[in-house]
Amino acid sequence: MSDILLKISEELQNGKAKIVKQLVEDALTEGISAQDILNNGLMAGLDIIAVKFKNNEVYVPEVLVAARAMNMGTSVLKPHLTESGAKPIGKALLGTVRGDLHDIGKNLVKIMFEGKGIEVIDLGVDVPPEEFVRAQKEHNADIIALSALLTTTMEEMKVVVDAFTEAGLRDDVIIMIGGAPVNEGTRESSGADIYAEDAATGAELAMSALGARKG
Ligand code: B1M
Repeated sequence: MSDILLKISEELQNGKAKIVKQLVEDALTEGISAQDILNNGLMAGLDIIAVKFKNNEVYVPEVLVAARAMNMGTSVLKPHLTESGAKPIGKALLGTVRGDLHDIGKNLVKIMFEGKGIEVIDLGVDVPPEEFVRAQKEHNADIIALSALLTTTMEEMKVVVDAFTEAGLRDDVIIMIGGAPVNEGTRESSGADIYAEDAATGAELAMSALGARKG
């Protein structure tokens, strides 16, 4: 692996957001692809933190600063991960479900969707079902995109789907779900339409669903 990618991984683990930002800019200047920087620099560092977190070698504060560095790094990559000039082809409401504060995966979904020309209204983290419904009444989106990272909060997917059914809005939207503990079984039990394993796949599936919907 190149020195600079290793450095990005190390500084991310140290939670040095400004240094990570600078290193990501330098890596781009060196001609390293955004995808390579994301996978082998930023994600590589976060993966190491994830293992240490699981093993109680680091704790929430360290993970929090690493996550901040990750989000800072991906924000620099954003224009390089997206296809420029993509025409708007649909609208998505995006959020991490109630009780869940993880936003790195959600932010990647946003980047990938926008890269395909899907307008994204980002409702943030810890979003209650009624807020998704309220925002849908305001924005009339095509896709409701839900992220969850905890086994406890993945149950919220079904609660959101049910809230849309109760509000009489379920037939008007495509509901997509994703996040580390989520799988095809969660999709079935929640009543969502699409499960996506990663953000790039999510954007591809969103495009296909929008294409099918608009004929
Ligand atoms: Co949390 N945490 N965390 N954490 N955290 C996990 C998820 C955990 C697996 C760590 C572990 O191994 N123990 C564990 C969950 C265990 C479980 O539920 N079974 C855990 C825990 C327990 C907790 C707390 C309860 C810890 C505590 O307080 N004691 C607490 C909960 C807080 C809360 O949410 N209420 C907590 C807190 C935190 C931090 C705040 C410190 C921080 C989040 C900061 C932030 O997001 N800004 C954090 C982090 C960073 C993690 C780990 C280390 C990394 C998560 C991450 O961002 N991954 C995580 C360990 C792990 O995942 N191995 C862990 C990178 C990201 C790109 O992946 O989000 O999965 P991910 O997104 C992927 C796909 O899943 C997919 O696309 C992405 C790839 O392209 N995807 C979608 C995601 N959403 C999608 C939506 C789609 C489509 C695809 O369509 C709509």
